[in-house]
Amino acid sequence: MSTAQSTKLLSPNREHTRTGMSKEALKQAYIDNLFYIQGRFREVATSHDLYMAAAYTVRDRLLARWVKSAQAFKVNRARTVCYLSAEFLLGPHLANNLVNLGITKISQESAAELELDFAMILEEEEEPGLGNGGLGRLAACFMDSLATQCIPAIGYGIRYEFGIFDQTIENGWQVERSDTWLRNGNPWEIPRPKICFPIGFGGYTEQYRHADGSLRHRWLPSLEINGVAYDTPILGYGVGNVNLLRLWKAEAPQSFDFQAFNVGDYYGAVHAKIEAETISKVLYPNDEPEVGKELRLKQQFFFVSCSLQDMIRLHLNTVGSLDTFANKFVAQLNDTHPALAVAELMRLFIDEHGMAWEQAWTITRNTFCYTNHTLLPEALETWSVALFERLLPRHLEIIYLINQDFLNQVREKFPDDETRVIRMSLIAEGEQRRVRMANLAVVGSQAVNGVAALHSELVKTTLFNDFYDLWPEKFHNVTNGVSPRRFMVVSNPRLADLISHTCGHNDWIRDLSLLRHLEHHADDVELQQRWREVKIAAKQDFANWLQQQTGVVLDPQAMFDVQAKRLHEYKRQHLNILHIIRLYQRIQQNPNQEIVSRAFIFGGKAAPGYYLAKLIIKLINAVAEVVNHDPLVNGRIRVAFMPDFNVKNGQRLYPAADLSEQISLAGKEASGTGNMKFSLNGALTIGTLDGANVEIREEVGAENFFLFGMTAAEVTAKQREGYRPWELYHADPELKADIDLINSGHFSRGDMVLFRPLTDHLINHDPFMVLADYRAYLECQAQVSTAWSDAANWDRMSILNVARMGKFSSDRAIVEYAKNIWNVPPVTVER
Ligand code: Z57
Repeated sequence: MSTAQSTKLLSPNREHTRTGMSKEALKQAYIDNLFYIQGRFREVATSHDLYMAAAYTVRDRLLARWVKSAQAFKVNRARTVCYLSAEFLLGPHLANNLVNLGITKISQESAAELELDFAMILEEEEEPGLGNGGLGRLAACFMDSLATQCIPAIGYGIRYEFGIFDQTIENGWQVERSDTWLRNGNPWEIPRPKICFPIGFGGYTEQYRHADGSLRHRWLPSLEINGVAYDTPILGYGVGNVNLLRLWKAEAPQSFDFQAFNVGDYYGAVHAKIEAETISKVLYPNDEPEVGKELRLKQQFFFVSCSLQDMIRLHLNTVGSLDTFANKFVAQLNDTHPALAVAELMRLFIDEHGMAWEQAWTITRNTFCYTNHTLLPEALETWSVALFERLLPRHLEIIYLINQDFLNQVREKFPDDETRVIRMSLIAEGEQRRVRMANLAVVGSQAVNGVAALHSELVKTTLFNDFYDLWPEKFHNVTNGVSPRRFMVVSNPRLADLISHTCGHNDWIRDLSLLRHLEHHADDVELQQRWREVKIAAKQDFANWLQQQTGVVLDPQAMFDVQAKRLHEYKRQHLNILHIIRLYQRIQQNPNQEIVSRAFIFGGKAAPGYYLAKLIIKLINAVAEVVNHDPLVNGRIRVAFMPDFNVKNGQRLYPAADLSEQISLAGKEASGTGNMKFSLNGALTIGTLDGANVEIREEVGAENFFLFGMTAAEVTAKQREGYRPWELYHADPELKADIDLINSGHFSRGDMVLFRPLTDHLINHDPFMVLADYRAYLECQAQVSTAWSDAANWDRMSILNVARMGKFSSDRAIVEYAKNIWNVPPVTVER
């Protein structure tokens, strides 16, 4: 851009450069921001400067709507949803906000006129990876849909300085690198240093006589730190509503300095400061809890207490009495990570605000709802009573009191059933007594829900069966959903355009059930053709990116067979590998056979301490190394592990998939949401009857879904009768040959022990029944290959599949929560 042009843009005539949506206003604002915020002119700006100028230009437009929303909610005294979550896996903001503002196209044009590389600017954003996987991403999709459905909401969580680690692959192994997402600043957040609450830890409790004459309890913590608010605006799609994501950062209070001054221990005081700030330093990188980690309990209490104190402050600001707290707020507990909120709200009401126990308990129960996300026993959080007592002595007292009342209620309804009482207690007795966070969450909530129909049934009949006997009306299902904005419009603009063109409108973006219209065109040869071109183009984009990342070359004509999700044994990435090894051996035995070309693509992070999951990554890469270079294979099958599967890279991948692998052992995957993202982008699913797969199959039709494997009931039956995987290993020669080939060192340069921990575990234990489903999986994959060979029919199935996936929008899920669980009406903010 010439200097003359920038001078013109800097002229005083700039209408609404902070809020204007015209091309001129956007261009002017961009140049202003580059100049006044980054301190740069075009010729010397780095790509990061160019990104920041774009981000601030968009942010200004969000803030205008945000202030208006805040005013509207205040005037209306709007009932507000508080979504309490230890994780928000947001993904990049810029492209999503452009879509929600409706200015993607005009921004592209503005960029072109300013001679800026639009795609490069979007690439520049470092995503906030403040979550591990499905649970954190669900919270982010829900924030998008809450705003889009005009429901006043605050997301409360932790502003981790380091989010989920960056994954690289070295010599086939996962290597973790710390995620320094804040390194270059974060234009999307606004620090609120004045919104700051003290958070106590440790110390003791005592009774005292309050000024009003009553006998009260108080907690005298031995340590107090501060939680400071950082706010991010969350705009809905095509609406004026902006909600608030408020994340807490831990800071040492000023008093730490005075202590140093008094005792002359300057170094000690600085150390104490650092210690205090570790609370919000880093996200725990497991998709299930790490037992007994004190810092994790501190994180949970930290963000819960900050959030509840904030809610009380907001309520007292407008109403002046806490009696109506549960009318103003409903708080959703995203898993048990924030379940301490039940005890903390009781403490705040009783100890800090002098409320009577009975009233406090009624309001508390009316405030909370709890979502369960797993049935895996190892993923159910408990904390040792000893740790609890040391860190949160007053909360332990309160939990004991809640438990007393609760267990009396159980005894009343089920007399002479002490084993039931023991099962339901908030405290697990035994060598080491432990607090059961899930039981606390159920007892302290008015509603409990699972995340898919099958999962919610199992919650009622297995995990919380005793609670279901006591309170059947408390239990609900809300099947998960994903945001059509991020996972269709932002990530797959070609497909979005084709859908809009075919439907004659783009209303489907806010009402995904309208995708049904595509059904009428599934047999239209011209649409099939264009559908295919869109898919091939996405595959080519992905292949280019992958080649640049890994050197692996993929042929966009091959079937892209994809499994991308956290590495976990229950998700059975190793079942997928056994299929690849089987194809490989068939080629070795009969090199000239006709086979369908497939590119197997894996992505996903393993928890750093999960040895077997890391070994599975190594195995994938080891098989890739051999298969990709085998002259007999000759490129007909390719295996690739895409490094660092996160939201940003997921957005590249979903549009490129032909086949989506959803092959968890039935009864183990609560819902899954990747299954929805792939399917909405036209991939067909090969899957078990697990989680939301069941409902996806129901919606798209059994004839458009590749089903295999045991049902959850069959899994339970088999476990009951005694599962003996070694018998399967010896009975099936192909299965044996596949496992033996791994053990022969064929994929590990002769190393015959490298993968033994994995293969021995499969043969002798196989807790997720890989061997039991192996044969059915191979047969189902053969059907997939047959179906692929009829390209037109595959396209037709793909179109039907998308047409019938409307249910899996997070908008639908949020509307169900709002109506059936939260009882919260929308408040529309003018645009
Ligand atoms: C997590 O990502 C999920 C469950 C958990 O208990 C934890 Br901890 C983390 C996942 C489930 O595994 C998925 O099946 C589900 O789709 C997702 O949560 C969202 O509900």
